[in-house]
Amino acid sequence: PRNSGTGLPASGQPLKDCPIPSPLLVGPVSVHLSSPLSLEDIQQRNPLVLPGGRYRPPDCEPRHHTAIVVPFRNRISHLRSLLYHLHPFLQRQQIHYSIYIVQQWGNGTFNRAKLLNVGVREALKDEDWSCIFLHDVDLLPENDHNTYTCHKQFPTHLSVAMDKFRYRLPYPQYFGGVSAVTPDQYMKMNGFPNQYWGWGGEDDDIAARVRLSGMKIVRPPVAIGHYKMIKHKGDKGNEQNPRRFDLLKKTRLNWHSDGLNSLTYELLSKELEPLYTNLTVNIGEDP
Ligand code: UD2
Ligand code: MN
Repeated sequence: PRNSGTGLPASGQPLKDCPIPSPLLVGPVSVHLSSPLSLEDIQQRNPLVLPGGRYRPPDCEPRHHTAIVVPFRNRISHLRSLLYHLHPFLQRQQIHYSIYIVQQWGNGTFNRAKLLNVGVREALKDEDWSCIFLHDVDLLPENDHNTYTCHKQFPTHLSVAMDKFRYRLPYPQYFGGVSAVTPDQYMKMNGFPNQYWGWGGEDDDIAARVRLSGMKIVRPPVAIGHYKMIKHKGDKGNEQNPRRFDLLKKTRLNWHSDGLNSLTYELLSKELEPLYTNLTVNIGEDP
């Protein structure tokens, strides 16, 4: 009964562009964290989501094509909460989207920014995404007016007001949590650094790249960019990176040579799970 991505409904007539704003938006949403459902339950609540976690609105032609890239290891309960909230949230925004979970293989030190690079590269092999979201697994958006789309010119930082920071931006250059780039913006900044092993610094490096490549960061209003972060402790294998301050001093020298153009990894598997695309990747180890 519905089209499967051809842009043509069963009648053969082209679909009308989705209206702006989406009539399905509800504004602030309450996010409960108590008991996330099983993946099967989430699947049942989202019957129009296709294998790989893909979706396009059934009755209008979407204006936006967004890949959500999530760096991941060993956070399955957070992943369930994210999928439970994000699928209906994105469907209310009437965008064409897909969710990619980029899973670091092995027990080596975690590397968030390198996983994000892998996610961008792999996602762009599937589709000509107009926008790529870089999304922590533990952040849940609390207002669907915060649209998961990109600014034409500049990278966007979405998670401007988190409960963890008492709903304020912690510092002006802050770029952690949830952010977004177009493929062009991503190329312009040579992607993200590959050298940040362990917790911290990589988000500030990415913010510095935005500036060094002649761009700036744009943000939604604080009243709209509300997020809840699921409470957690630091993970084993993602201890604070003691080198982060030294690395950050060298971003200006290194951003041209370290990034998208120096990225190497081995894709171990790609599975189209019912609610997300699972990429398992060997990104090597901290040298
Ligand atoms: C902050 C930033 C985050 C990043 C990090 C430093 C916020 C809201 N977020 O998060 O964007 O800059 O500092 O690296 O300020 N992860 C796993 N498994 C692991 C470790 C990390 O899946 O074992 C992923 C997961 O998506 C997680 C993200 O990496 O949300 C960031 O790690 P975190 O949540 O431990 O760090 P946090 O909350 O201090
Ligand atoms: Mn976190």
